[in-house]
Order: sequence, then structure tokens, then C-alpha cells
Amino acid sequence: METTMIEKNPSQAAMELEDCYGAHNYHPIPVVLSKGEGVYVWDVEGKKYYDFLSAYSAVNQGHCHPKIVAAMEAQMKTLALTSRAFYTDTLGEYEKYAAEYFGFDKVLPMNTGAEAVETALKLARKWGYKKKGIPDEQAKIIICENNFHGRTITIISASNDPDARNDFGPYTPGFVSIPYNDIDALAAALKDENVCAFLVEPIQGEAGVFVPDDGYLPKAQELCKSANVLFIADEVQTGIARTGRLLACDHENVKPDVLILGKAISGGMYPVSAVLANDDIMLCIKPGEHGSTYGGNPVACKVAIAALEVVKEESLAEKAEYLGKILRDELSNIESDRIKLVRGKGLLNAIVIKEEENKTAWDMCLAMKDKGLLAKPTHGDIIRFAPPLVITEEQLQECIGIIRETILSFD
Ligand code: IF1
Repeated sequence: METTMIEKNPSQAAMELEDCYGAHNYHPIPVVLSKGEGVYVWDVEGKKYYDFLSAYSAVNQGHCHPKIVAAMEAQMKTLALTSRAFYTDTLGEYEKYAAEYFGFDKVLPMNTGAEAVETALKLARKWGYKKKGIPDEQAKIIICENNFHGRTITIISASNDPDARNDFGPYTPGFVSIPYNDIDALAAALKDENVCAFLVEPIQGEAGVFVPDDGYLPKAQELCKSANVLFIADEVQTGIARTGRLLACDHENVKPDVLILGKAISGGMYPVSAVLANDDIMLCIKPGEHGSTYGGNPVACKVAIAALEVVKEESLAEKAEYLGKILRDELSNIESDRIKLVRGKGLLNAIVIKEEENKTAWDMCLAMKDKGLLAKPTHGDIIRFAPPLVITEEQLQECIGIIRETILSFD
């Protein structure tokens, strides 16, 4: 019997479904993924790819890491959620583990990166009023141009990205914006006695993996200290071994007053985020003043412990440091007019592409996809290269081959 129905290929069908029923707040690379393992993902047609985005550094430990999966599976069968109305036998265990792991007195568990940033902002303001003696409603927080800290109304109030910000006002007041990597600007802004905190990404991720000058972070921390201002590091993207150290701040021996973590603290398994600080700061928030239904739930706790153990057991920071150098060296050696710049730290890297007609980086990502490597452009002309940290040197070399071949094909 003849049929007039034309079978849609499964990728097309999945993309149409999202397009039809989902809000149009993303413009993904046209690949439909259905499976992941380690450094690889597979699309619905069975094609295998190297993942060079790692969910924006959430899957540093690799996709579906067996140890993290096992921890999650065991806990979700036992007790998943109680809310914070009751104690659990997992939260304290996790808080102790994370506090000691990162060297802070206390942990405040949340779920997403944006929530953890919001938490840090609230904590800083509370500290500003309770400890620094800032007059009511006057607290200010210094932030940097071209930052990315998340998508809530307060956080976008601190953003200068028109896409993130425009038509979402009115905005939350209380932010002072200064150029990133500019110590003099920070020193000037710190003269205002109502400043309670400086919020900074140790490397600006969304800005295109922008690495500040050596010495910027320690100097910034020192200035904050003498101005009695909290130094808050947003390590949601740079943290958990991504840049070749446990924290990007560790490269410069900087210990933030408030540390914000998310993404890879769960190895991509589950939304887990955290704010860490010492008692003099953290205890400014009292019962009832902040919280979250899912924050610190038993599954999150067990997943985070396992994910952090994997980082140590598999020496992921050391691997990222070693492999990152190879990646940047090899990318720098590609003889193409198309590459303006290679930059990054550890396995958080980017190349800046010389644009031909403003979609070269996108087209390059499509070409790499066809060759079995997934990456995503940002700002039109920047491609981020951030594979899971479990990648082997041999796999990395194969990926460098794909990248080289693709870029040269655009000359
Ligand atoms: C998306 C970017 C990366 C972050 C830092 C907080 C958050 C993020 C330093 C909020 C989130 C994301 C969100 C994701 C894409 C991704 C991203 F391109 F948008 F900027 F990684 F570079 N602080 N980063 O990078 O964490 O609430 O999302 O858990 O699609 O918006 P979240």
C-alpha cells in the first residue's frame, strides 16, 4: 500500500516540537542530543560527538559519571526532599564536606547559579547594614561591565548586555558598574562608604573567556579589604577545576570573602549551587530571612559530595591545567588568518574569529558539528572550547585535529 506520509527525520521532528511548544528564548546549534557518556554525546540519529561546551562547564566530570549517577540513584530511592522545615541526615554531612573542601566556615545551599548570586547579594547587603553600619537602604554593590551572573531581575539590573536587560525594567537599584580588569576604577568606586561588596568573575565567561591581567584579583581583594568591602567571587563557571585549579581564584592565591558555586558542583546531574563564607559574614542571615524549597535537599547533597570527590579522585584540576596548555599551544599554532586570538586558562578557552560576514563563528561551529565536535559561538565572533575535564590527551589531540581542519577550511 502506498503512503503519502513522509517520515520526518527524528532530529527535524524534535527541533520542530521545541519550536512549536517551547518559548523562543534560545537559538541552539541544530543538533538533537539524546545520550551522553564522559566526553561524548550522541544525537538522536546515533551520531557521536565530542562535547566542547560541557553545558557551560557544568559537566566537568563528564556526562553521566557513574559514581555521581550511583550516588543520585541511591539517594533518590531513599529520601529526595523534605524542605528545610526539618533536619536531614545528609545536609550536615554535605555542608561539612563542602565547607572543609573549599576552606570556609559555612555553606548556604541553593539550586541554580542565579539563586546563589542572589543569595550572595542579599548576604552582602545584610552584612553591610549589620556589620559595616551602612545607613538603611543605602548599600551599594560594585559590579563589572560585561559580567554574566544570571538572569533574575536583580542580576540583569547589574548587566550592561542589552539582550539580557532591555525591556525587563524597572531595575533593582544599588549597583555601581566599573570596567573589568581596571584597578583604578575599582579604587575610585571603593571611596563610597556605602559600598558593601565587589562582585566579580575571576575570568569573565560569557564576555568570551576574558582573563584579567595577573595581579588584578589580588590587588582588587586587597583594596576591598582596606575599604572594609566584601570581595565576592562568582565561580559558577570558573570553579570546580575548570581553569586548572579547584577555583580560578587559586591561581592568584586569592581567598574571596564570599564564594559562589554552581554548575559542576553537581557534575551536571542536578541543579545544585552554594554560597560559602565565614561565620562573621554568613551568620548575618538569620532563620526565616532566606531559603529555598529544594536548596540542600538530600539528593543534591549526595550528588554534590560525589561530584566533588570525583574532582579530587581523578585529579581533574591537574588534568585541566596540563591539557589546557596543550590545547592553547596547538590552537595558537594553527596558521590561519581566521584566528585573531586564543585565550583561556585550564580547559576554559576561547578563540576569537576574524569575521567575514558576521556569521563565520556560527558557520565554523556547524562545520565542526559535522566533523563530530560540538561548540557554541558567543558574541558572534568567539568560540568557547571547554570539554569535560575527563578528556584524555589522545582524545584532545583528535579534537584539535578537527578544529584545525575546520578552521583551515574557512581560509
Ligand atoms: C544560559 C552564558 C555561560 C554564570 C556565572 C552565574 C550564572 C552563570 C558566571 C547563572 C550562568 C550560563 C547560563 C546559561 C549559559 C551560561 C553562560 F553564556 F550565558 F554566560 F556559561 F557563559 N554566574 N551561565 O556563567 O547560573 O542560574 O544558569 O545556573 O543558558 O543562560 P544559572
